[in-house]
Amino acid sequence: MEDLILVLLVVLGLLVIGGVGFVVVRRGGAPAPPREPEAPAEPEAPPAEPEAPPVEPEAPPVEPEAPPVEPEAPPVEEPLAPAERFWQRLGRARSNLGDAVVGIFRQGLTEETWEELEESLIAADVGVEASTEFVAGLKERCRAEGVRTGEQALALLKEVMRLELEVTDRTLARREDDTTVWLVTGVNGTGKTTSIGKLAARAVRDDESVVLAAADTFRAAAADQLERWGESAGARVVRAGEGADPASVAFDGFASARAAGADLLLVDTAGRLQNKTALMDELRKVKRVLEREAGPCDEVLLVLDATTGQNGLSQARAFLEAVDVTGVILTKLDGTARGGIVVAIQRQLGIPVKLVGLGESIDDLAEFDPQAFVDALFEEVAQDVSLEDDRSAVAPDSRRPDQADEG
Ligand SMILES: Nc1nc2c(ncn2[C@@H]2O[C@H](COP(=O)(O)OP(=O)(O)OP(=O)(O)O)[C@@H](O)[C@H]2O)c(=O)[nH]1
Ligand SMILES: [Mg+2]
Repeated sequence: MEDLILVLLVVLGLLVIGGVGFVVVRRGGAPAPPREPEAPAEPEAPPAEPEAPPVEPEAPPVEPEAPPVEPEAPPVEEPLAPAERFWQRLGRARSNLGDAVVGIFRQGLTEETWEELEESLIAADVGVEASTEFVAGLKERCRAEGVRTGEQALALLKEVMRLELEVTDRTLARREDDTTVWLVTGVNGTGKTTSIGKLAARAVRDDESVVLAAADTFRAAAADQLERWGESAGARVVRAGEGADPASVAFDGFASARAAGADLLLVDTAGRLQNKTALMDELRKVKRVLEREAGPCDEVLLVLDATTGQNGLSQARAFLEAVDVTGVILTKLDGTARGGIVVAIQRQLGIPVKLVGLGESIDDLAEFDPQAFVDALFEEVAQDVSLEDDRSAVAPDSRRPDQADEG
């Protein structure tokens, strides 16, 4: 019995201990209560919504929009050798006068040859009288030298024409210790202002200081145009208001140029028709007043437009008479299909063509070179042995295909 009681007590004791333990365990929180899902284990970063749309190239893949553009404006031209420059720019005259003459001689040498040659020269503005004389002289030389073939006659023609165009002196006169003065004249639109710009650019390139006098006071635009050329060339412009006395602008221009120690003064004048007496008197006055201050003009340059042909001769006579022209600038030779006017000017007027305009840009002014001129007109650049120096500059591909074929 005692055993039974003991067993009961032990059991009771165990029960009491177990109950207390249970309570303690519950209070101590030892096994963590099943946690509330505080935050569902969601991806914390929201699903990367494409807020911005997938970065697509908005602009279409940068394709070369324009194909590699070749420079539209021709690159600054290298200075060309005279033969090449004349060759390039006298294409129109070559395909008219040159082709006609070459064609005539290709047919052999008969009485018709001379008649046709004379007609071609007249058509190219050499002038009736000059053409007749020229052909008579050539014919005589052919006879004297026993020339039999058209080819030989053509070679002789070139030689005679070159000699005809040769002058003793084509240089532009300069002063040693003072400002050189060149007065530039001519009828309207011949290219006076443009030629002055080109001349100024050449002088500046040679390290000279240049002043331009805007003695064309008819229109304000004329002085503006000269200003633009002055800017391009690097030359200072002396100008006055529209309607100012051109003679006093020329005078002031010289005074200003001399005071600044300038090397060269170029005086631009208004275009005037040679038969307008009052305008020709005004030109005389410009020269007179200028020379009172400056001494004699070193050059009085008459600008003639080659495309006006024989009319240029009567212009020249009137200007020669009014202001003692010392030389001609023959412009727009690049734009004429004729070109024989050069021969006419020198033969009939006895004034040298000193410079020629071969285009509109600042470098398109060249000393007149009879050899290059004749060769450019009559094509045979590559064959003429006496041309060796300049010819190396003529690229074979600048020759016409048919000429290349001829070898
Ligand atoms: N193709 C070509 N055009 C030329 C040449 N020289 C001048 N010109 C053009 O001829 C036009 C008249 O040139 P200007 O220099 O204004 O002539 P200008 O004699 O001063 O004219 P005015 O002052 O109005 O009498 C312009 O369009 C020039 O670009 C040349 O050698 N070749
Ligand atoms: Mg002008």
